[in-house]
Amino acid sequence: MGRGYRVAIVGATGAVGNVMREILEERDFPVDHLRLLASHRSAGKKLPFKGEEITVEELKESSFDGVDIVLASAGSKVSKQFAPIAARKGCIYIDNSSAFRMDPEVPLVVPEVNPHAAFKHKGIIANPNCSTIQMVVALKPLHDVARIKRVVVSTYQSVSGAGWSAVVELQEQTRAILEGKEYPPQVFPYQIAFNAIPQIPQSDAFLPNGYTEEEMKMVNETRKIMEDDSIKVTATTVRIPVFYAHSESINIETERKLTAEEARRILSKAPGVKVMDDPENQIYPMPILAAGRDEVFVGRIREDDTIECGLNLWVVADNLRKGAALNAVQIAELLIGKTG
Ligand code: 25A
Ligand code: L14
Repeated sequence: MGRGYRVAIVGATGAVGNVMREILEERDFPVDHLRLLASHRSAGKKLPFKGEEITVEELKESSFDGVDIVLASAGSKVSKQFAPIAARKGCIYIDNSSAFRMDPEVPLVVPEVNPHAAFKHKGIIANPNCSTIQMVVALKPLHDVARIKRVVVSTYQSVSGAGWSAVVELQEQTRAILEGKEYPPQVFPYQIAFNAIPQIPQSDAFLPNGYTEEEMKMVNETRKIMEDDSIKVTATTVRIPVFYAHSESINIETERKLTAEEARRILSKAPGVKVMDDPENQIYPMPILAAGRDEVFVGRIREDDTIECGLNLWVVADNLRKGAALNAVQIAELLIGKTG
């Protein structure tokens, strides 16, 4: 075995952090030493890694001493405070929060789309928003062939995007309601069980333009990752009572005409994409199929005949994996030159 890397996970006890640990093990990332970091609330807790138990430590400035790669998902506040410290200590800090995504000094990377950008880092690399990642993985191959001018997207997002407490809220609230009991919302602004809420993140106010932060992330991050400011994107992001995997209804307008057949052919060869599109046999992507999987699933590919060059797609991916933890580990793999 060659030299391994000293890796730290910041937010190791969270919805994304747990999956980061599992994916490092699954993909046999060359880890010499793994450090699990979270808030003082979780310090002392033990989590499994490669047949061993690792004790979670409280995140401190000294946590990064001797660490090569940091995978972080503990929110923007934590990253704003700790990413610059880690970078100064010589770590590469791959950050899943929104803190640095639009910083011109910080690469925003999806390995299937803009791998070259990763190498221009100054110690911090941003992992994009989950809804953006799965959309650009599906759109980039079409953009390369036909140039996308405009995107209209509506999302159907699972509760795990809002962290572990949101998963618990959907579970417990569903049970309570079916038993005729009350379960007042805590994480979400309204009841999420048996409902759909067009406000993500639930904690942020609407912006002056009437959009949410999540919607504007899809607009701005897409342009940065695709390296094309001329792409027009408009989004409506909605939380639905699903545990894992986000779905997206995407309408695109291209410069050059793409038939549904052509789009299907391009996407079936695209990295990280799995076409699941057989209407005769009622085959199409769904969250229950994508949960726990690594691919971005694309189906319901059809021409939009209300315009000259339009296509409709239905895109589903596991938000904790490709939307967060897997993409972060893939960025680390890219940097160390690991393939396969
Ligand atoms: O600001 P942002 O970018 O919008 O992000 C806000 C939050 O959204 C989640 C994540 O919440 C983040 O904090 N998030 C961000 N990007 C996401 C994405 N792409 C995303 N979720 C999904 N997809 P989270 O709850 O998943 O993770 C929070 C982690 O951060 C740790 N943390 C918080 N404050 C910290 C800190 N670490 C260091 N210093 C601080 N000041 C937090 O650790 C957690 O790891 P913790 O010790 O506070 O853990 C809380 C307790 O939660 C329970 N728990 C969490 N996950 C699980 C769980 N229990 C069982 N199974 C789980 N999977 C435990 O009881 C744990 O002790
Ligand atoms: O920007 O609540 O990475 O589903 C990811 C999870 C934004 C909120 C991000 C959610 C967050 C989103």
